[in-house]
Amino acid sequence: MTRLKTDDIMNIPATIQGYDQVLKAKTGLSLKEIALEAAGDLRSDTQIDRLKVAIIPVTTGQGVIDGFAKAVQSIASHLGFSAFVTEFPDVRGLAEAYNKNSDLIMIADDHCFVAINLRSRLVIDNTKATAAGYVVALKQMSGSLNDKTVLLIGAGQMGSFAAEGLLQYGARLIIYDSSKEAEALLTHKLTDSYDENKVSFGYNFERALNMSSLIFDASSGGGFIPGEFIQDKSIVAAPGIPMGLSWCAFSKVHSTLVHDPLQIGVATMLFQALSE
Ligand code: 2YC
Repeated sequence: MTRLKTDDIMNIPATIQGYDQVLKAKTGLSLKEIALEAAGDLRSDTQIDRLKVAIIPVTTGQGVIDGFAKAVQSIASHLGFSAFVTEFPDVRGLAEAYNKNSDLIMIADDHCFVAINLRSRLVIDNTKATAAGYVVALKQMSGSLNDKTVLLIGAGQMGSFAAEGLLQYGARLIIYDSSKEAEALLTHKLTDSYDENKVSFGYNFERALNMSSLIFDASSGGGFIPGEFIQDKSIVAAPGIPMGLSWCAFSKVHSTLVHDPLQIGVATMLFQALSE
């Protein structure tokens, strides 16, 4: 999992409103609406503003990322939750979250970032939630994924979760990974539960990029998608950090590109943690 840097997230609190307006312009849905759709419907009587969310910094391993907890808190508050960062990290922070009767906690070490519903005991992982939120974003920008071909770049954990979501929306998948073994493994796993005509792999990168103008970039490498191969009207969902698009490719698709370091993932985690 790629570790965020302070520079990636320090502006989130100050820009979350503007970010949401741009997201709505691109997808037709607000951050909250995307996360709600990705999470499945909430109980109608859920009063979000009464729900207390504790964000607990963690100092293990590579330690705290300056600005991370504050960024997560600002996203939760933007969505209407009553969110706070605990005064202390680690165990004291966990104790504070419970002593303040929190409903949800959000906590991340170097390996795992989860939301935990302290009432239902539901545990939601960032990678799975992020994939679900970005699938909704791509579906929204494309109008519909039904019977559309989507190029999925990256056959790792994020790509695997995204593939399930894309297939559930009726998409046909072309799976590309620099590791042909990873492509084959994911394809084999998917064709256990989906029509094998819906999933193909084994193409070289240039050919794969030519086969679809809908791209889900679940890669964790940076800047390897060249501008000359990406189609002008491409629509791209890119949850990965750093983004796979080269600057040239980015300049071609930026108006139909959804990419952020935390927002969609955190929003979807919170609403998935509340779902039944
Ligand atoms: O500030 C803290 O509490 C740190 N322990 C947070 C470490 C987060 C490490 N993970 C990442 O940077 C990201 C996640 C947000 C999702 C994938 N990688």
